Amino acid sequence: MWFVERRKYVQEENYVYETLYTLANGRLSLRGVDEFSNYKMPGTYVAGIYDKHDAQVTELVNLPDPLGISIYVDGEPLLLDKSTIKSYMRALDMKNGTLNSSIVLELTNGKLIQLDSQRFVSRSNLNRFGIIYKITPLNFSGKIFIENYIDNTTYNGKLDPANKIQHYAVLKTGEMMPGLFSLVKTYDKGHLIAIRTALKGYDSKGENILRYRKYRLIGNNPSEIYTVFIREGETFTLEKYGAIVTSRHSSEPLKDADANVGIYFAEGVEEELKRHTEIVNKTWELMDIQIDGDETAQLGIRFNLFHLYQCASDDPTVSIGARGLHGEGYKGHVFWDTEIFMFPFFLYTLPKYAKNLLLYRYNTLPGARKNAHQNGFKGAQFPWESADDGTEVTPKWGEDYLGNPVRIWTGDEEYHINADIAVSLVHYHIVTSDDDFMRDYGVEMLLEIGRFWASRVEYNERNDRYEINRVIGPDEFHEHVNNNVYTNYLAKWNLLKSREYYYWLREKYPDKFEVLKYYLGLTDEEVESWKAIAEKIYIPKKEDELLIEQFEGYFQLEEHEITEWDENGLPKWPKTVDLTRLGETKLIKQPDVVMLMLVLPEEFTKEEMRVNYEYYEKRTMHKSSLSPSMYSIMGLKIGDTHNAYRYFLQTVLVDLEDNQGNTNNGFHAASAGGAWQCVVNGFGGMCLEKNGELNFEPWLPEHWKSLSFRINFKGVPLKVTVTKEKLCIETRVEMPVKVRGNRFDLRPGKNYFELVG
Ligand code: IFM
Repeated sequence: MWFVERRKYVQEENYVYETLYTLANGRLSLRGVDEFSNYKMPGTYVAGIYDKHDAQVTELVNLPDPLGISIYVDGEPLLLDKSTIKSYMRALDMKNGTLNSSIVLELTNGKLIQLDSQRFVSRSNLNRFGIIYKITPLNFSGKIFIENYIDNTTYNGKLDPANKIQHYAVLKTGEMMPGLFSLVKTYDKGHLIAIRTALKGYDSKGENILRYRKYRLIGNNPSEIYTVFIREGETFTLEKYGAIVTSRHSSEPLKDADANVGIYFAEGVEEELKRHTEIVNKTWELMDIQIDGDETAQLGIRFNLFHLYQCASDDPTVSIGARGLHGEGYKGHVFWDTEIFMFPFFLYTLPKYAKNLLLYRYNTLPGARKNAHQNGFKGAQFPWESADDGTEVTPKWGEDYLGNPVRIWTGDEEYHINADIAVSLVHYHIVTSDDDFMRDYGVEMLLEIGRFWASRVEYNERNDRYEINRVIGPDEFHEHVNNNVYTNYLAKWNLLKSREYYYWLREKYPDKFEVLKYYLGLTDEEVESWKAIAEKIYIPKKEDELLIEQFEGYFQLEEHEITEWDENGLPKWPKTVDLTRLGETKLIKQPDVVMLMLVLPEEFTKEEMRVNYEYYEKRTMHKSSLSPSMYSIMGLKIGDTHNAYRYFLQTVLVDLEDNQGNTNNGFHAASAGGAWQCVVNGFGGMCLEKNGELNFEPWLPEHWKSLSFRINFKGVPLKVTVTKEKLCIETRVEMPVKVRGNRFDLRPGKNYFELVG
C-alpha cells in the first residue's frame, strides 16, 4: 500500500489531485499539476517566501511555474482535455517520493502516443527537481515539436478571485546553456527567486534528439522549442532538469541556480533521483506505521505521514503552515496546528525536525515581543497566525458560513497559542532530554510566555481570583468569552512550568541563567509572582462535578440537537440553528474541554474524560478538520471504540476522500498529525505520564491483525508491535515503561506483554 492512484481523468477533480500529488522537500514544493492538462492550478512555493504587497495580509507566494512543457504533433498540442484518452494512470509512489504517470492519447487525426513520466523534488539537493519522460509514438513516425517554458503569469488567489494577486515582478528572463531562466522579485520583501530549467533528450540508442532549437520570449515566459523526428514504436526520453534558488539561501540566486543546473545536467537526473529515493526510503524506516488487516487505514496513514514529512525542513526559520506547502489555504500561515497536532509526530519519529519547528518560534520571538508590546502586555505574545517574522498576520475580515463578511477575532483573542507552544517545549525536553536546547532557546521562550500570561490575566478583587476575559478558545464559534477553561487551565500550567524552568536553569547552568536574567530584566520576585497568580487563576469547574463548563455562561446557551449526518458521517447543521448566531448556541466547532484533556491527559481522570466526552461530542459540528482525530483518541481512552474508529477514518481520509470539501486548497497537515496521534496514542495507547515515563494501553479494531510503529524516546529507538493478544516493545537498551499502568523494565531485544485477560 504505497501508491495513491488515479485511474480516470475527470477534469473537475484536478485541483484536489494536485494537492494529493504535491511533491515537496521542506523547502521547495510543486503542486501535482498535470503538465498535459489545460485545467490546472499551478502552485510553486518556497518555504519562507512570504509577501504582502496588495494582499490583506502577508501570504505564501505562488511563484512562477517551472513545469511548462508542450508537445505538438501536426500542430496539435497533446492535451488531456482535447485528445481522446485511451488509457490513464497517475500514481504517487510514497515509498520513493515520486509522482508517476502513464497515459495513451489519441489525437484528433487518429495518431496515438504514449507518455510515461516520473517526477521528483529532491531531498538530496533542496533546490532541485526533475522529471523523466518516456514518449512513444504508437502508430506514426514524423516530426514533432517539444516546447519547454517557464510560466511567469502565476498568481495567488485562483480559488479566491477577490484576493487574486501576483506577488512578484519579472526582472529578467532568457536562455542559458542549457535551457532557460527567469529571475523574479517579490514586491514588498524583495525576495529574489531564480528559476532554471533545461531539457535533455535522447533516442533508444542514446543519441541526442534535441539538436534543432529556437528560443522565444512569449509575453513574459521564456520558451525553447525543439524540432524532433520520432519513429513509430521507438521510445525516446526527455529529461527535465530544474533548480529554484532564492535570496533566502543565496546572495546570488541566479548564478547559483545556473551553476546548480550545470552540475545537475552533467551528472544526470538518474543520479539525483537515486540519492533522493535513498533518503526517502531511509526516512520511512523511522516513521512508517504498519496496519495489517485494514488496507484503507494503511494507505491513509502512509499518505498522511508522507505529506507531513514533505513539509519538514532543516531550516529553523520556517515552520509548517496549516495546509502544508500544498496550496494557499490559510495563506501559508502557521497556527497551533503545528505544535499541538503535527509536532508529536516529528518529536517521536524525526526529532531533528521537531527541534526546527521550535527554533522557528525562537527565531520569531522578536515579532512575538512586538505583539505583546503593541497590545499592552509584557514578555512575548505569539501570533495566532504566523508567517515569517512572528507578528500577527490573521486577516481582520473573512466570511461566515453564509458568505456574509465578518470580522475575524481570532488574531485578537485566541491567546491559547502561547500555552500550546509552551506545552510543545516541555514535551520536547521530556522526550529528547535535549538540555542544550532548553538552555539556549527553550527557557527564554518559556520565560517570555510566562511573563505574557502574568500581564494578560485580570485580577477580580471581589472574588479574589485571576481571570482571563474576552478570549476565543479552540472552539471558534464562541467569541469574546470569559474564562475559557482550555485557556485558563493552560495559562496556569504554563506559569508554573515557566517558573520551574527558571529554577532549572539556575540550578543547571548558573552562568547562562545570570545572562538571561540580566538580558530579560527578570527578578526572583517577578517569577514568584507567577506562582501566586497561577494559584488563583479561576478554573470554572465545580467541586465534585465532573462535567466542566467550557467557559462562563456556556451551560445557559441554546440547545440544538444534531440529528443528521452527511455522506462522510459529519454532522449537518440542525435546522433550528441560525448560522449567524452560532455563539448563542451550545454547538461547538471542535473539541475544547476535551482538547484540554488530551493536551494534558495526566491532569484528568478517566471518569472526567468520559463525562466530558459524552457531553461535548454530541454538540460538536466538526467544522474543523482538527476535530475528528481528537474525538477518536478520546473515544479510545474512554471506551467508545466504535465512534473512535469512525473518527479515525474521517481523519486519515480527510484529503484522500476530500471529506471537508477543500483539499483543492492544500493538505490538512494538522489532521495528518492527528492521524499519527490516533494510531500511536489512540490504538497504540501510548501516553506520556507525569513522571516522564511511557505507558501503553493498546486496543485494536476487530479486523486489525496487528499494528506496528516506531518511536524515538530519549534517544532510544523503540519498535512497538501490537496484536490482539500481545504487545511487543523492541529496544536496544534497558528502560522502564508501563503497560496498562504496571511498571516493567525493558531489556535489550524484544519484550512481550500479554494483553488477553
Ligand atoms: O487552527 C485551526 C483552528 O483551530 C480552526 N480553524 C482553522 C485553523 C487552521 O487549521
